[in-house]
Amino acid sequence: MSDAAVIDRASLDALDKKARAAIGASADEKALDEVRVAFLGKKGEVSLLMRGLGGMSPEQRQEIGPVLNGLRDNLAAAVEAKKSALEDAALDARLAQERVDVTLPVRSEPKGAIHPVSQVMDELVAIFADMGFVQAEGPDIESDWNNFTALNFPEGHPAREIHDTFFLEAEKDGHPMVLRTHTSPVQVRTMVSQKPPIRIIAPGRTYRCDWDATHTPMFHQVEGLVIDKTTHMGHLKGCLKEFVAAFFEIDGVEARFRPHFFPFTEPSAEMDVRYERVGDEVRIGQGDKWMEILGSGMVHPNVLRNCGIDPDEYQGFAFGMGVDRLAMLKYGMHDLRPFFEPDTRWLAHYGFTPTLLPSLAVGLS
Ligand code: 2NL
Repeated sequence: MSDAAVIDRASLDALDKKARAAIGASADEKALDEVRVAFLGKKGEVSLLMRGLGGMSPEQRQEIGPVLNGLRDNLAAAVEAKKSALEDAALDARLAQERVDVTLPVRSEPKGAIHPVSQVMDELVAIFADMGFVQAEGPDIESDWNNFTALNFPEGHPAREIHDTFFLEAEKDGHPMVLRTHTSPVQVRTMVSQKPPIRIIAPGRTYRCDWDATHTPMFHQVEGLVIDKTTHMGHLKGCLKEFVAAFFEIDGVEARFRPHFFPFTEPSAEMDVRYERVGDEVRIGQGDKWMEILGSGMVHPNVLRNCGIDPDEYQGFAFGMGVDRLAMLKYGMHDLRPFFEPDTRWLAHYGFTPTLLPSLAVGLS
Protein backbone atom coordinates (compact mmCIF):
# COMPACT_ATOMS: atom_id res chain seq x y z
CA MET A 1 0.00 0.00 0.00
CA SER A 2 1.49 3.39 -0.96
CA ASP A 3 1.59 6.58 1.17
CA ALA A 4 -1.15 7.95 -0.97
CA ALA A 5 -3.48 5.47 0.58
CA VAL A 6 -3.54 7.51 3.83
CA ILE A 7 -4.80 10.56 1.99
CA ASP A 8 -8.44 10.89 2.82
CA ARG A 9 -10.80 13.78 3.20
CA ALA A 10 -10.32 13.99 6.95
CA SER A 11 -6.56 14.42 6.71
CA LEU A 12 -6.97 16.97 3.91
CA ASP A 13 -9.40 18.91 6.11
CA ALA A 14 -6.83 18.81 8.92
CA LEU A 15 -4.09 20.05 6.56
CA ASP A 16 -6.39 22.83 5.33
CA LYS A 17 -7.12 23.88 8.92
CA LYS A 18 -3.43 23.82 9.86
CA ALA A 19 -2.42 25.89 6.80
CA ARG A 20 -5.22 28.44 7.34
CA ALA A 21 -4.22 28.83 10.99
CA ALA A 22 -0.59 29.44 9.95
CA ILE A 23 -1.68 31.99 7.28
CA GLY A 24 -3.90 33.73 9.79
CA ALA A 25 -1.13 33.91 12.37
CA SER A 26 1.41 35.48 10.00
CA ALA A 27 2.27 38.84 11.48
CA ASP A 28 4.05 40.25 8.45
CA GLU A 29 4.78 39.55 4.80
CA LYS A 30 8.00 37.68 5.57
CA ALA A 31 6.28 35.25 7.94
CA LEU A 32 3.46 34.81 5.42
CA ASP A 33 5.93 33.91 2.70
CA GLU A 34 7.52 31.28 4.93
CA VAL A 35 4.06 29.73 5.44
CA ARG A 36 3.43 29.79 1.71
CA VAL A 37 6.72 27.97 1.05
CA ALA A 38 6.00 25.42 3.84
CA PHE A 39 2.66 24.43 2.28
CA LEU A 40 2.65 25.42 -1.38
CA GLY A 41 6.37 25.65 -2.21
CA LYS A 42 8.08 22.97 -4.32
CA LYS A 43 8.76 20.85 -1.26
CA GLY A 44 5.77 22.07 0.70
CA GLU A 45 3.22 19.75 2.30
CA VAL A 46 0.53 20.25 -0.37
CA SER A 47 3.01 19.83 -3.23
CA LEU A 48 4.28 16.56 -1.75
CA LEU A 49 0.72 15.24 -1.57
CA MET A 50 0.15 16.24 -5.19
CA ARG A 51 3.22 14.24 -6.14
CA GLY A 52 1.73 11.25 -4.27
CA LEU A 53 -1.29 11.25 -6.64
CA GLY A 54 0.82 9.37 -9.19
CA GLY A 55 1.00 6.30 -6.96
CA MET A 56 -2.75 6.06 -6.41
CA SER A 57 -5.28 3.86 -8.08
CA PRO A 58 -7.30 5.61 -10.79
CA GLU A 59 -10.40 5.60 -8.56
CA GLN A 60 -8.56 7.15 -5.60
CA ARG A 61 -6.93 9.68 -7.90
CA GLN A 62 -10.30 10.62 -9.31
CA GLU A 63 -11.67 11.20 -5.82
CA ILE A 64 -8.70 12.87 -4.15
CA GLY A 65 -7.22 14.75 -7.16
CA PRO A 66 -9.93 17.43 -7.48
CA VAL A 67 -10.11 17.83 -3.69
CA LEU A 68 -6.35 18.35 -3.48
CA ASN A 69 -6.40 20.80 -6.41
CA GLY A 70 -9.19 22.73 -4.72
CA LEU A 71 -7.27 22.75 -1.45
CA ARG A 72 -4.15 24.08 -3.19
CA ASP A 73 -6.06 26.82 -5.06
CA ASN A 74 -7.99 27.85 -1.95
CA LEU A 75 -4.83 28.06 0.15
CA ALA A 76 -3.06 30.09 -2.58
CA ALA A 77 -6.04 32.49 -2.61
CA ALA A 78 -5.95 32.68 1.20
CA VAL A 79 -2.25 33.57 1.08
CA GLU A 80 -2.96 36.35 -1.49
CA ALA A 81 -5.83 37.71 0.57
CA LYS A 82 -3.68 37.74 3.69
CA LYS A 83 -0.88 39.42 1.76
CA SER A 84 -3.05 42.30 0.63
CA ALA A 85 -4.52 42.61 4.15
CA LEU A 86 -0.98 42.90 5.55
CA GLU A 87 -0.08 45.50 2.89
CA ASP A 88 -3.18 47.54 3.73
CA ALA A 89 -2.36 47.38 7.42
CA ALA A 90 1.24 48.49 6.78
CA LEU A 91 0.01 51.42 4.68
CA ASP A 92 -2.54 52.40 7.34
CA ALA A 93 0.18 52.33 10.01
CA ARG A 94 2.45 54.51 7.87
CA LEU A 95 -0.30 56.98 7.06
CA ALA A 96 -1.18 57.26 10.74
CA GLN A 97 2.45 57.94 11.58
CA GLU A 98 3.01 60.48 8.79
CA ARG A 99 -0.24 62.33 9.25
CA VAL A 100 0.01 66.11 9.03
CA ASP A 101 -1.99 68.05 11.55
CA VAL A 102 -3.46 70.78 9.35
CA THR A 103 -4.97 72.46 12.39
CA LEU A 104 -1.49 73.52 13.64
CA PRO A 105 -1.17 77.35 13.58
CA VAL A 106 1.20 78.76 10.90
CA ARG A 107 4.55 80.18 12.00
CA SER A 108 4.34 83.81 13.05
CA GLU A 109 5.20 86.45 10.43
CA PRO A 110 8.89 87.47 10.25
CA LYS A 111 9.50 90.55 12.43
CA GLY A 112 12.15 92.18 10.23
CA ALA A 113 11.41 95.06 7.88
CA ILE A 114 13.34 97.07 5.31
CA HIS A 115 14.55 100.37 6.74
CA PRO A 116 13.07 103.43 4.95
CA VAL A 117 16.58 104.56 4.00
CA SER A 118 17.31 101.21 2.31
CA GLN A 119 13.89 101.34 0.66
CA VAL A 120 14.46 104.84 -0.75
CA MET A 121 17.97 103.92 -1.87
CA ASP A 122 16.52 100.90 -3.75
CA GLU A 123 13.80 103.12 -5.23
CA LEU A 124 16.36 105.66 -6.46
CA VAL A 125 18.48 102.94 -8.04
CA ALA A 126 15.36 101.40 -9.68
CA ILE A 127 14.38 104.76 -11.21
CA PHE A 128 17.82 105.47 -12.67
CA ALA A 129 18.35 101.84 -13.74
CA ASP A 130 15.15 102.24 -15.76
CA MET A 131 16.84 105.19 -17.54
CA GLY A 132 19.88 103.04 -18.38
CA PHE A 133 22.16 103.85 -15.42
CA VAL A 134 24.32 101.04 -14.02
CA GLN A 135 24.82 100.76 -10.25
CA ALA A 136 28.41 101.29 -9.03
CA GLU A 137 29.93 100.91 -5.57
CA GLY A 138 33.17 101.72 -3.77
CA PRO A 139 34.79 101.55 -0.31
CA ASP A 140 33.80 103.79 2.64
CA ILE A 141 37.48 104.44 3.42
CA GLU A 142 39.01 106.45 0.59
CA SER A 143 42.23 108.13 -0.37
CA ASP A 144 42.42 111.89 -0.06
CA TRP A 145 43.01 111.96 -3.85
CA ASN A 146 39.78 110.08 -4.76
CA ASN A 147 37.68 112.04 -2.26
CA PHE A 148 39.11 115.56 -2.87
CA THR A 149 42.06 116.13 -5.21
CA ALA A 150 40.58 114.43 -8.29
CA LEU A 151 37.35 116.38 -7.72
CA ASN A 152 39.08 119.75 -8.11
CA PHE A 153 39.41 120.56 -4.42
CA PRO A 154 42.87 122.22 -4.38
CA GLU A 155 45.22 121.27 -1.48
CA GLY A 156 44.53 123.49 1.50
CA HIS A 157 41.32 124.76 -0.11
CA PRO A 158 38.66 125.76 2.46
CA ALA A 159 36.09 123.53 0.70
CA ARG A 160 37.90 120.53 2.20
CA GLU A 161 37.11 121.95 5.64
CA ILE A 162 33.44 122.58 4.86
CA HIS A 163 33.13 118.84 4.51
CA ASP A 164 34.07 118.26 8.20
CA THR A 165 36.15 115.31 7.16
CA PHE A 166 36.94 112.33 9.39
CA PHE A 167 40.66 111.68 8.85
CA LEU A 168 42.06 108.22 9.49
CA GLU A 169 45.57 107.35 10.57
CA ALA A 170 46.58 105.14 7.67
CA GLU A 171 48.45 107.20 5.09
CA LYS A 172 48.58 106.88 1.32
CA ASP A 173 50.89 109.07 -0.81
CA GLY A 174 51.82 110.93 2.40
CA HIS A 175 48.15 111.84 2.95
CA PRO A 176 45.82 110.42 5.61
CA MET A 177 42.99 108.23 4.34
CA VAL A 178 39.47 109.61 4.92
CA LEU A 179 35.94 108.33 5.50
CA ARG A 180 34.39 109.42 2.19
CA THR A 181 32.47 112.70 2.60
CA HIS A 182 30.36 111.98 -0.52
CA THR A 183 29.95 109.10 -2.99
CA SER A 184 31.79 111.03 -5.75
CA PRO A 185 34.97 108.90 -5.31
CA VAL A 186 32.95 106.02 -6.78
CA GLN A 187 32.52 108.08 -9.96
CA VAL A 188 36.22 109.02 -9.89
CA ARG A 189 37.16 105.32 -9.73
CA THR A 190 34.82 104.58 -12.64
CA MET A 191 36.23 107.37 -14.83
CA VAL A 192 39.81 106.31 -14.06
CA SER A 193 39.14 102.67 -14.93
CA GLN A 194 36.56 102.84 -17.77
CA LYS A 195 36.32 104.58 -21.12
CA PRO A 196 33.23 106.71 -21.84
CA PRO A 197 30.35 106.48 -22.50
CA ILE A 198 29.65 106.24 -18.76
CA ARG A 199 26.22 106.21 -17.14
CA ILE A 200 26.35 105.19 -13.47
CA ILE A 201 24.40 105.57 -10.24
CA ALA A 202 26.33 105.31 -6.95
CA PRO A 203 24.37 104.82 -3.71
CA GLY A 204 26.11 104.46 -0.36
CA ARG A 205 27.11 105.59 3.13
CA THR A 206 28.94 108.88 3.59
CA TYR A 207 30.51 110.52 6.66
CA ARG A 208 30.99 114.02 8.02
CA CYS A 209 31.88 115.17 11.52
CA ASP A 210 28.52 116.81 12.26
CA TRP A 211 25.87 115.87 14.82
CA ASP A 212 22.68 117.82 15.54
CA ALA A 213 18.90 117.60 14.95
CA THR A 214 19.27 117.55 11.16
CA HIS A 215 22.78 116.05 10.73
CA THR A 216 24.20 112.65 11.62
CA PRO A 217 27.90 111.71 11.29
CA MET A 218 26.92 108.86 8.94
CA PHE A 219 24.35 109.57 6.27
CA HIS A 220 23.42 108.32 2.78
CA GLN A 221 23.85 109.71 -0.69
CA VAL A 222 23.05 108.74 -4.22
CA GLU A 223 25.11 110.30 -6.98
CA GLY A 224 24.85 109.92 -10.72
CA LEU A 225 27.28 110.53 -13.57
CA VAL A 226 26.83 110.62 -17.35
CA ILE A 227 29.82 111.13 -19.67
CA ASP A 228 29.50 111.10 -23.44
CA LYS A 229 30.52 113.28 -26.39
CA THR A 230 27.49 115.54 -26.66
CA THR A 231 25.74 115.29 -23.28
CA HIS A 232 24.60 118.76 -22.20
CA MET A 233 22.66 120.73 -19.60
CA GLY A 234 19.35 119.97 -21.38
CA HIS A 235 19.92 116.25 -20.80
CA LEU A 236 20.64 117.00 -17.14
CA LYS A 237 17.36 118.87 -16.72
CA GLY A 238 15.29 116.26 -18.59
CA CYS A 239 16.80 113.39 -16.66
CA LEU A 240 16.31 114.97 -13.23
CA LYS A 241 12.75 116.14 -13.94
CA GLU A 242 11.85 112.61 -14.99
CA PHE A 243 13.45 111.32 -11.80
CA VAL A 244 11.40 113.65 -9.56
CA ALA A 245 8.14 112.65 -11.31
CA ALA A 246 8.95 108.96 -10.82
CA PHE A 247 10.11 109.31 -7.21
CA PHE A 248 7.18 111.39 -5.94
CA GLU A 249 4.81 109.57 -8.30
CA ILE A 250 3.27 112.75 -9.76
CA ASP A 251 3.19 113.90 -13.39
CA GLY A 252 4.43 117.33 -14.43
CA VAL A 253 6.24 118.29 -11.24
CA GLU A 254 7.33 121.88 -11.56
CA ALA A 255 11.06 122.17 -10.93
CA ARG A 256 13.51 125.05 -11.10
CA PHE A 257 17.27 125.09 -11.43
CA ARG A 258 19.10 127.69 -9.34
CA PRO A 259 22.79 128.54 -9.96
CA HIS A 260 25.11 127.24 -7.27
CA PHE A 261 28.77 126.42 -6.69
CA PHE A 262 30.46 123.02 -6.41
CA PRO A 263 34.20 122.61 -7.04
CA PHE A 264 33.56 119.56 -9.26
CA THR A 265 30.92 120.98 -11.65
CA GLU A 266 30.73 124.06 -13.89
CA PRO A 267 28.12 125.35 -14.30
CA SER A 268 26.44 124.03 -11.14
CA ALA A 269 22.78 124.15 -10.21
CA GLU A 270 20.55 123.14 -7.33
CA MET A 271 17.16 121.74 -8.23
CA ASP A 272 14.06 122.88 -6.33
CA VAL A 273 10.53 121.47 -6.53
CA ARG A 274 7.27 123.18 -5.65
CA TYR A 275 5.70 122.25 -2.34
CA GLU A 276 3.24 123.39 0.28
CA ARG A 277 2.59 122.50 3.87
CA VAL A 278 -0.95 121.44 4.78
CA GLY A 279 -1.11 121.06 8.54
CA ASP A 280 1.60 118.55 9.38
CA GLU A 281 1.89 117.26 5.85
CA VAL A 282 4.36 118.34 3.15
CA ARG A 283 2.82 118.18 -0.35
CA ILE A 284 5.32 118.01 -3.20
CA GLY A 285 4.39 119.25 -6.68
CA GLN A 286 1.96 122.00 -5.70
CA GLY A 287 1.92 125.23 -3.67
CA ASP A 288 4.00 128.39 -3.72
CA LYS A 289 7.11 127.32 -1.84
CA TRP A 290 10.30 125.83 -3.30
CA MET A 291 12.24 122.98 -1.72
CA GLU A 292 15.82 122.13 -2.64
CA ILE A 293 16.17 118.42 -3.31
CA LEU A 294 19.47 117.90 -5.12
CA GLY A 295 22.68 119.44 -6.48
CA SER A 296 23.93 118.99 -10.03
CA GLY A 297 26.06 120.40 -12.83
CA MET A 298 28.27 119.76 -15.83
CA VAL A 299 31.41 117.87 -14.81
CA HIS A 300 34.32 120.32 -14.45
CA PRO A 301 37.00 119.92 -17.19
CA ASN A 302 39.67 119.65 -14.45
CA VAL A 303 37.84 116.60 -12.98
CA LEU A 304 37.70 114.90 -16.39
CA ARG A 305 41.41 115.64 -16.97
CA ASN A 306 42.36 114.36 -13.48
CA CYS A 307 40.59 111.10 -14.26
CA GLY A 308 42.29 110.63 -17.64
CA ILE A 309 39.37 111.78 -19.83
CA ASP A 310 40.01 114.41 -22.51
CA PRO A 311 37.62 117.34 -21.86
CA ASP A 312 37.95 118.42 -25.51
CA GLU A 313 36.41 115.11 -26.57
CA TYR A 314 34.04 114.28 -23.71
CA GLN A 315 31.62 116.09 -21.44
CA GLY A 316 28.78 115.17 -19.15
CA PHE A 317 26.71 115.89 -16.10
CA ALA A 318 26.64 114.74 -12.49
CA PHE A 319 24.23 115.08 -9.58
CA GLY A 320 24.02 114.17 -5.93
CA MET A 321 21.27 113.93 -3.34
CA GLY A 322 20.85 113.12 0.34
CA VAL A 323 18.83 109.94 0.80
CA ASP A 324 17.89 110.43 4.47
CA ARG A 325 16.15 113.75 3.83
CA LEU A 326 14.36 112.37 0.74
CA ALA A 327 13.09 109.43 2.84
CA MET A 328 11.76 111.84 5.50
CA LEU A 329 10.08 113.94 2.84
CA LYS A 330 8.46 111.06 0.96
CA TYR A 331 7.20 109.16 3.99
CA GLY A 332 6.22 112.14 6.15
CA MET A 333 8.74 111.76 8.96
CA HIS A 334 9.65 114.74 11.08
CA ASP A 335 12.70 113.58 12.98
CA LEU A 336 15.95 112.22 11.55
CA ARG A 337 17.24 110.72 14.80
CA PRO A 338 15.06 107.54 14.93
CA PHE A 339 16.65 106.52 11.60
CA PHE A 340 19.75 105.57 13.51
CA GLU A 341 18.21 104.20 16.72
CA PRO A 342 17.53 100.47 16.92
CA ASP A 343 13.84 100.82 17.86
CA THR A 344 11.88 97.85 16.50
CA ARG A 345 8.51 99.55 17.13
CA TRP A 346 9.56 102.46 14.91
CA LEU A 347 10.77 100.02 12.24
CA ALA A 348 7.53 98.01 12.45
CA HIS A 349 5.65 101.26 11.70
CA TYR A 350 7.89 102.83 9.05
CA GLY A 351 9.61 99.73 7.62
CA PHE A 352 8.83 98.03 4.31
CA THR A 353 8.02 94.41 3.42
CA PRO A 354 11.26 92.60 2.48
CA THR A 355 9.66 90.69 -0.40
CA LEU A 356 8.31 93.73 -2.26
CA LEU A 357 11.29 95.10 -4.15
CA PRO A 358 10.79 98.54 -5.68
CA SER A 359 10.49 98.51 -9.46
CA LEU A 360 8.92 100.94 -11.91
CA ALA A 361 6.83 98.16 -13.44
CA VAL A 362 5.18 97.10 -10.17
CA GLY A 363 5.34 100.43 -8.30
CA LEU A 364 7.92 101.89 -5.95
CA SER A 365 6.36 101.58 -2.50
C1 2NL B 1 24.68 117.52 -3.33
C2 2NL B 1 25.42 117.82 -4.56
C3 2NL B 1 26.64 116.82 -6.32
C4 2NL B 1 28.13 115.85 -7.89
C5 2NL B 1 27.48 115.80 -6.68
C6 2NL B 1 30.02 114.83 -9.06
C7 2NL B 1 30.84 113.74 -9.14
C8 2NL B 1 31.88 113.76 -10.04
C9 2NL B 1 32.09 114.80 -10.82
C10 2NL B 1 31.23 115.86 -10.71
CL1 2NL B 1 32.94 112.45 -10.10
N1 2NL B 1 30.23 115.86 -9.84
N2 2NL B 1 29.00 114.83 -8.19
C11 2NL B 1 27.90 116.93 -8.76
C12 2NL B 1 27.03 117.93 -8.36
C13 2NL B 1 26.40 117.89 -7.14
O1 2NL B 1 26.03 116.69 -5.10
O2 2NL B 1 24.00 118.35 -2.85
N3 2NL B 1 24.77 116.31 -2.82
C14 2NL B 1 24.08 115.89 -1.67
